[in-house]
Amino acid sequence: MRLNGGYLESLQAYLKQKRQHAHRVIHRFREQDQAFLLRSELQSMFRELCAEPEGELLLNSPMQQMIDWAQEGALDNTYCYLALRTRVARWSYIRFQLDTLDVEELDVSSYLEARERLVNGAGRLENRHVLELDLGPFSREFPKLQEAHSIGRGMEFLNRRLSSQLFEDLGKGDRRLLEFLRVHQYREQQLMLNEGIDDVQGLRSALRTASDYLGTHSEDAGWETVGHQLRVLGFEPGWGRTTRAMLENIHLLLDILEAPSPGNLERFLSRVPMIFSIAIISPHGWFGQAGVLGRPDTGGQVVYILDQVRALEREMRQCIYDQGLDMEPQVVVVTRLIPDAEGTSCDQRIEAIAGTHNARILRVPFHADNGVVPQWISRFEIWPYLERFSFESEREILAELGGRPDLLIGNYSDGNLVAALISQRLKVTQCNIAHALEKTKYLYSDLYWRANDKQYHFSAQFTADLIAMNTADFIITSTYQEIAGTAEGVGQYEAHMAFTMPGLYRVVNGVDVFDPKFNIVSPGADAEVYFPASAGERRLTHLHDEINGMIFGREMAGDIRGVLQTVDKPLLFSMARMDRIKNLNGLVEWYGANTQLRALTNLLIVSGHVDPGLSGDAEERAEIQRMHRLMDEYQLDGQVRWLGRHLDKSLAGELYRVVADRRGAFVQPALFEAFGLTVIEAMSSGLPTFATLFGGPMEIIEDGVSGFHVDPNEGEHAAQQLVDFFQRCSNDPEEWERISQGGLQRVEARYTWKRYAEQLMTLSKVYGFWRYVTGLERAETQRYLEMFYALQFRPLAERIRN
Ligand code: UDP
Ligand code: LCN
Repeated sequence: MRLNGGYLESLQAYLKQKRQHAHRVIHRFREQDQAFLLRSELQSMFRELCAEPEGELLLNSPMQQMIDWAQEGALDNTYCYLALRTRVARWSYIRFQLDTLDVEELDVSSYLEARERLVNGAGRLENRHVLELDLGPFSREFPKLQEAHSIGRGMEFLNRRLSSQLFEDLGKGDRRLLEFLRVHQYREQQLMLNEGIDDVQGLRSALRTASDYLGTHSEDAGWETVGHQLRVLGFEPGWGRTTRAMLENIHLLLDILEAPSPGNLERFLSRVPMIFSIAIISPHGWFGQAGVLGRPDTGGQVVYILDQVRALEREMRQCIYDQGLDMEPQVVVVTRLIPDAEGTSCDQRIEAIAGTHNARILRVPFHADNGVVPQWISRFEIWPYLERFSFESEREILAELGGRPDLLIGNYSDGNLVAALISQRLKVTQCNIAHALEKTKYLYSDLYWRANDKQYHFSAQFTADLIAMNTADFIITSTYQEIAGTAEGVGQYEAHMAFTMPGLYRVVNGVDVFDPKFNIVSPGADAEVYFPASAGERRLTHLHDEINGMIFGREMAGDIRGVLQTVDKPLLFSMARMDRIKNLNGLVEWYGANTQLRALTNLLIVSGHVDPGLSGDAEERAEIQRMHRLMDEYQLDGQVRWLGRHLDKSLAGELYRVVADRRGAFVQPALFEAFGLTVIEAMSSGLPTFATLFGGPMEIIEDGVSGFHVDPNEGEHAAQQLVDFFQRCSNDPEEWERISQGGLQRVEARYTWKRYAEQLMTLSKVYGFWRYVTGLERAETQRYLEMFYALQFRPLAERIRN
């Protein structure tokens, strides 16, 4: 994108007039003797310069503007390169000649090529003959959002677009609507309209006649009373359970045919019976309902999907009922079957999902050449198994549902890839949920992919992500920042717009975050499990002895370290998988190093194992060992209780409340957290929450109102924030209550499964309609991605097997 508003000219003029100031800045960058500079490094060098004599002359200059925009920098012997994020998701690239300070704008390819040269070494042929992935040309014709604040509200945009298209193209647009209403069937049963209506004029007059006819009946009469006559007029079931509902929908459609508006189109489409069965794909991890949470790779995604299934089934049943139909909706969660199930249910092919009528987990094993793969495999290692898994799952889904699902939902990179493969073959609407995109979690995960590939295989994962993002009909995210970040930081999807993996391929247009396929639909916390400590009658008091033993027990039997010496202090509580990114060790270190915090509180950690010998995961083991070193170094055994346990939901729910009873706080110290279910669980329990400002919690919590943000890279400061909070609470008991209430109100307003399910069902219908009326097959994109899959993904995945 070109720099606009004459910025480049003003920078050039500044460089001429104030050359020595500009030179100091570039010189300072050069002095670091680093090929790549991060935003935080650029900013802190600039701040230092501003504080030096005459440094104030840099303030408010075009150089300052440049640093405000700069997300990353790179230096070779001749140039300094900067990537400027001039607005959310809008990027430009410039370079300075180091001696002359001549500045020019670069296109994205040249910028990425410069980075490749710095990694690969100059003069290498592979820098010049690079595979460039560019999905831009395929979607040039498609409508795009324009404003950054609209990102993530794709459905609203589509509805506006669709209704005006219907309006403009009267005759053509509403003909498509008529055809759309005629294709609805459930198994062999025709729904909505039959062959009796064959043009829009006929539809209008049938609607008017039906309206008059229904007006002569009681409002509560159903299809069994009025159906015979409606069928003669060209109608089929699906308009509503009662005459009242049928009339409402008939009038809504008449209004749309007269003058469509986004609101009435959305309302009408959300009532059309279109979704009866859903397949949700989530291959990796231990996917089960008990005894799996907290193990490596098995975290929020499992909680999310099980809650999602319950909420979706409820919503589907309600919709089907309201539409006057009587079929039972079907939901299957497809995951891998693990024969060595370690006492979990992961070796069972089918498992009914508790709290649902008909939803189930369907497990399909991974195959290798020598048969079924028996053991758990890390999510970073499963790529070679997925293609075959997609075929076998497809067959099992068809058998289980008795036909094609109406919607496929992928989860995480592996599930999204499998959903992409199946939906292409079955021609079913594909929805993606990333949960967490790995690319932004690890510094330079793309540039130095080779260094990490043996452990993480990001080359395969990022390739899978690009394919699945682009095949999806719609993508749902838990927050805005997941798509497009904040004014300061890059979003997870945004980070896939342009990047390079030197020596592999270069992405100049990987995904467009202005595409209306993006929608924010935030999850909730199960209200049956996570409710406030003050809800006395609902408390699971029978668990209190067990919980008190867990926290305050004097013995260290089991996988436990630390015995709390004083029991009357508030507890700081954290619970997470023992991943490096979760940074529980960071929290222990902040705590250990702050004597005031140690005097005011005890620390309770629920995570992983205490005995490293019990862990089968290398990263988890390394984190456990580090935690032991910190406990020794800071002599924390009397103030920290570390439970190497995986808690089941109900126990975890009551534990949050017991911590709240003692006027404690929850801390989520992750280096990055994509969303953070524990954050909304703690808030739903009325527990004041301090959570990382990198990722979802930044958006979930309003700092100082519904909790607090902490910077995991500024541990001392974070510890001080906690000290200040507990001191404020002891001076003013209302303070704890204020934050507790703020958290409760926030989750109630934004994070509920009911709202989630309503939104997701409406989205599925609107995108189904959009796909139908625009004839959107995206055939060209599909072909391009198939090639990318076969030529890039498959060999990368195969390499992991060998
Ligand atoms: N969890 C649990 N018991 C444990 C550890 C974690 O029930 O021993 C649950 C926790 O309550 C939350 C989920 O696992 O529901 C973790 O989700 P989150 O989004 O916080 O992080 P993730 O693990 O997905 O990265
Ligand atoms: C994965 C994560 O890393 C968490 O941040 C999310 O809360 C979880 O999935 C559920 O979406």
